[in-house]
Amino acid sequence: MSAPTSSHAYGVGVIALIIGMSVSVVFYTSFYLPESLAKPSVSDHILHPEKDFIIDIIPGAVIEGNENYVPNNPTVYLTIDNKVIWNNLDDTAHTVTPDHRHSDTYSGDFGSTGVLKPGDSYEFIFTEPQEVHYHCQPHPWMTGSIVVEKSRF
Ligand SMILES: [Cu+2]
Repeated sequence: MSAPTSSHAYGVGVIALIIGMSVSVVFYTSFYLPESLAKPSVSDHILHPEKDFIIDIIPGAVIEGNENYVPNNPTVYLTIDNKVIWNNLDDTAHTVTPDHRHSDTYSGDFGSTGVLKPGDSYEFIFTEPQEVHYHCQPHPWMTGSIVVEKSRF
């Protein structure tokens, strides 16, 4: 009676193996693969840089000739301060709108959606070297740019 028992156990083992492999294949193709294809893998140090970089839209920015986006043409560095936050400190609504459509491979399209009301902010994580020129939609004389470079260290 030992022969049927062991062949039965063998059969169960084979079935378990097949089920296990199918589950892995299904998981790989329906969960892992789409996830990894959807977004490029970006280092944690880039997604969580050492500090935020702040650009203030200063009070009075709406008036032509005044300073508006401060600092106006900064360079930020990946892993150091590539997470950039625009704060609207003015008492007028403004936007951060790219001069030409611009996107970051990981973070997608650059630019605030709608206006930033007084006190609102807009943040964007740059994940690759790039340069963006932007302006304020309602006040096109307000312009700024930002350069993103690899960290030197
Ligand atoms: Cu404006």
